[in-house]
Amino acid sequence: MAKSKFEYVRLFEREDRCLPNTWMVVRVDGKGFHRFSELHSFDKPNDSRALRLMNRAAVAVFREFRDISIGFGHSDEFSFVFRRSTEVYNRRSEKLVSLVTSLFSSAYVYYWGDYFGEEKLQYPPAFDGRIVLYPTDENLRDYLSWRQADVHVNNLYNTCYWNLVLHQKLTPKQAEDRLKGTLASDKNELLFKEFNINYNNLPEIFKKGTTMVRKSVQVNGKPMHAVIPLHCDIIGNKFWVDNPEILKCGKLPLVQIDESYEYFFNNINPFGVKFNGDKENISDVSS
Ligand SMILES: Nc1nc2c(ncn2[C@@H]2O[C@H](COP(=O)(O)OP(=O)(O)OP(=O)(O)O)[C@@H](O)[C@H]2O)c(=O)[nH]1
Ligand SMILES: [Mg+2]
Repeated sequence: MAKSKFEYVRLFEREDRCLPNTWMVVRVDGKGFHRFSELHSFDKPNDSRALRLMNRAAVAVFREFRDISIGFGHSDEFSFVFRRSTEVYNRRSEKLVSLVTSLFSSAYVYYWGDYFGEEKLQYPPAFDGRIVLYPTDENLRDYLSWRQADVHVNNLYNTCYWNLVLHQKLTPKQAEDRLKGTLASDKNELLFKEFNINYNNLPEIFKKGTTMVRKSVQVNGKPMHAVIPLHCDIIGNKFWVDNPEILKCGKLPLVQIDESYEYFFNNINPFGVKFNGDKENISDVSS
């Protein structure tokens, strides 16, 4: 086909392929969620509905991009780790960031009602996105550890802060002053002594965030691909020893169903699966 005289403008486009054989991490983060959470009456400091909605939106991204091997999210952010060998969209960073971010945002809106019921969305929320490359497994683990350590630091602070404001009626400034210069042990003690809260007993999702993994799950004797949100420690070695396929990008191991987890299956219908368990715990996302 003859080229138009305008064709040369293509030369202005830049090559944006990510380096081969590196872990590609796309992280999305809610824009202005400080205001968004206020406007939509999120529970303080943690809103379970909001966290579960974030996880649901992340599952939508996992379903679309099969080369994501692990994800991690908390608050208004979620990170998606693409296997180092992936050739998805020729590893084009702009394609990947824009697709992950827009799919995450639209899924967040699409599933809003499932988690927030009558609470209406007041305006269309937006998420920003970025991509960062990590050359070694150690770098990747340190990245994920960094995000999980952040959950703990923020959650401990926010739990103290909001208890001081909501239950001791301190002003935001007074609460900030009260917490200035305190160590983690001071905050644990404050929670225990003044609010009878044992930090260790708070829900794991608040303390550890959500680690999203894939497994092959044995259901009625048949293997089914599932995406599973976990709320466990990923800083220590145990998680990586128990789940070696994540870094090796190997075949998904076949695991037995554990009713204490939530499972998101790609397609539940062909197997005619019926669960007796709580629908909350075992979710079908085939729709
Ligand atoms: N009450 C409540 N607020 C939350 C919850 N999750 C997130 N947020 C709010 O969302 C904010 C997220 O932090 P940031 O991403 O740093 O702040 P942001 O307002 O989104 O600002 P930008 O990301 O820079 O646009 C927190 O500071 C909280 O104000 C929640 O479960 N409950
Ligand atoms: Mg934000």
